[in-house]
Amino acid sequence: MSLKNEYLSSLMQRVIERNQGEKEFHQAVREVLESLEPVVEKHPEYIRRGVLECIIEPERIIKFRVPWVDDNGYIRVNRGFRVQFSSSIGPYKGGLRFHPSVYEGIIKFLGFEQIFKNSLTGLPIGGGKGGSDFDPKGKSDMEVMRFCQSFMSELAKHIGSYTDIPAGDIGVGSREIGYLFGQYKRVTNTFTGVLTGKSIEYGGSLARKEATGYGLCYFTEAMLRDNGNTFSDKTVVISGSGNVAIYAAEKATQLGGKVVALSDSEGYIYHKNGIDLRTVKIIKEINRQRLIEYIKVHPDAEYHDNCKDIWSIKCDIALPCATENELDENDAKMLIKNGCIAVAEGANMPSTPEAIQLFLDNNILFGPAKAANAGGVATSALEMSQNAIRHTWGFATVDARLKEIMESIYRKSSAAAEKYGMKGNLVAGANIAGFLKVANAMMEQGVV
Ligand code: NDP
Ligand code: 2IT
Repeated sequence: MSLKNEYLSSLMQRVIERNQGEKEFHQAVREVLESLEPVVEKHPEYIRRGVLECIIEPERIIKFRVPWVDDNGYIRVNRGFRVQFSSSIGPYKGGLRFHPSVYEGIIKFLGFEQIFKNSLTGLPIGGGKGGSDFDPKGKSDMEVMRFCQSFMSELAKHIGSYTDIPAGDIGVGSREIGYLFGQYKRVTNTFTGVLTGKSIEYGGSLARKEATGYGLCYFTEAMLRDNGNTFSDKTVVISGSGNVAIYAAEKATQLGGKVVALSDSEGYIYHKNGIDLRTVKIIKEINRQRLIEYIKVHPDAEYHDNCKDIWSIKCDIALPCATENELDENDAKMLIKNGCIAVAEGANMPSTPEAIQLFLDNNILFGPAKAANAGGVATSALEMSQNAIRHTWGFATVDARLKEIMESIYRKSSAAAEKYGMKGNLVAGANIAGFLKVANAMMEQGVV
């Protein structure tokens, strides 16, 4: 799909020229601009007031050196980033990603998406994202700790519980959040809710660990129900085997689905009778091992060493929960051919634009990341609330709130799609609903 609106098309050109080589960022911006065509035609004030020009430009980008000492006494150097994209509706909020593929373009795409996602939650959080090209894989606990301490020594100057509140993402789980929090506390001498995804012992929220995966399934169930269906008795394929994938699998199973496959970056497991999540949690969460270990415990399962092929498994529901652009046109064709009825994105931007187009053209129910995976950040905002009032809520309270939020995101996205003449297109609906709240806040605060 190309941009028909002349202004949006020239804006896209500008984004490409001014952010050279950042293809993931271009992809994320293009999708939003495409969705906004009917909005700016109806509301030219967004163009007149420069709202779009502002929203595609981060308020601030922080880029820093992260030197740390490895177990052999050598100094290693990584790059750290924090993109503070938008504070129109609340303090910057978004995760930190530690993965060798991280560069400015990845953090910008993630930060940009976060603006609209956070807006959809209905909670007062702006958009931000950060990370490093540090690879936690194969590092000792002490190496990870020294890296996190060095990373936070710099980042601490730029964040705060009313300024910018990071959390986890790929490669950043409760271990990393713990080391980051410890260092923040030490260098600022404050105990505040400056990070979310903390362990329960020192201010974390119950249900935050489960929230992205559970939220994804609450969203998917709402989408299915609206179309006369449910998770019950459905075969489900989930890519990834990290935080999002594990808890998506748990909730999909609780809702009556049968999860038959999971993956990591090296391969996938297929277990016809249903994946045993207890084994997966031991392998991934406790032992930090590769997924191939699963077949040692369950010899009746299969392991295949190409993670991409996971989409060739016949399923009713597909939940990509690993990483960006992991599901392309060919994968989409395969899913459609095999009778898949719904796809919902747990990862950020996991489907390529061509794959999304195929899903929409073939009436596959499609839940885009910004809407479908917002449960994690929504629960982070609930963690911030609990920290602010120095109180903790029970698991059932947080989980119930999460479910309400996800159902409301579904309704908002669906209603916006219909209002702007694209009924059923939740990609457009989520982008539009997310945008309008931020855009109006920007105008009221005097954008230009
Ligand atoms: P984890 O680090 O816990 O797990 C990531 C999983 O994805 C692992 O199984 C990993 O495999 C796989 N993976 C990562 N990179 C690649 C790659 N390049 N190719 C193939 N597989 C890959 O991260 P999360 O579960 O937290 O995050 C997964 C996705 O969900 C990301 O897109 C993230 O941005 C998104 N997300 C996360 C939220 C959260 O709260 N954590 C909230 C909303 C979205 P391996 O171990 O082999 O690297
Ligand atoms: O992509 C995301 O929404 C996250 N990684 C969670 C961010 C957060 O602040 O909880």
